[in-house]
Amino acid sequence: MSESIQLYSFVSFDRGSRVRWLANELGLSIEEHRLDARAGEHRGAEYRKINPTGLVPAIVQDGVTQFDSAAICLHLAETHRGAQLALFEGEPGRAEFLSWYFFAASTLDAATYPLMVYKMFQPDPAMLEASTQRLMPHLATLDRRMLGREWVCARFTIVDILLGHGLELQQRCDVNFAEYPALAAYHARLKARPAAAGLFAR
Ligand SMILES: N[C@@H](CCC(=O)N[C@@H](CS)C(=O)NCC(=O)O)C(=O)O
Repeated sequence: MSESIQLYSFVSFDRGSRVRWLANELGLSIEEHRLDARAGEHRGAEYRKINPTGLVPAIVQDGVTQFDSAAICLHLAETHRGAQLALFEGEPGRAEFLSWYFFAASTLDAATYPLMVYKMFQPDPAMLEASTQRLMPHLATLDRRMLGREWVCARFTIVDILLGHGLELQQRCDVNFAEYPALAAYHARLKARPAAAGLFAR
């Protein structure tokens, strides 16, 4: 049997929450290691032995160390294949799954990060508004995708977990989904999953 996942993060809503959400979906246990971001603990030599990039999240499990939330989620989904939380090699829809996964991990993530900066870390309403305007075409894309669909791919997958986290952050940064009803309904479905309950409140 595998040991608990040792998870290194700062707070409940950083990218570590993607790993927490997936662990809940998979019924895996987590031991939390909260780093002190203000003290720069993540940049120290000790933590860099776990994550050479000096960022969170990172995990250690059964002697294996891994960093980058999207890589961790893909690896966990692949090593718990029975839970069917990815579309796997050889399955129809695999190519499309990868496209949406990278959209969530790169395109949407990169467009969401400036909102966090200008809302929380260096508050600047004008820059927040400009960043929100740059995000909107991506939300329109996702809204079109979600018309008549429950999840982004043929079943609930780690794509939805990454997107659910992104939508949660955007809402914290005052993004209004009213123009995008299919997206708003998708966000509500994501938040209603038992594995997501209380996830961002801790
Ligand atoms: N692509 C990486 C991004 C990691 C990342 O930027 N993490 C943020 C917190 S969510 C961080 O560690 N920031 C600290 C810093 O920039 O010093 C992932 O998904 O894990």
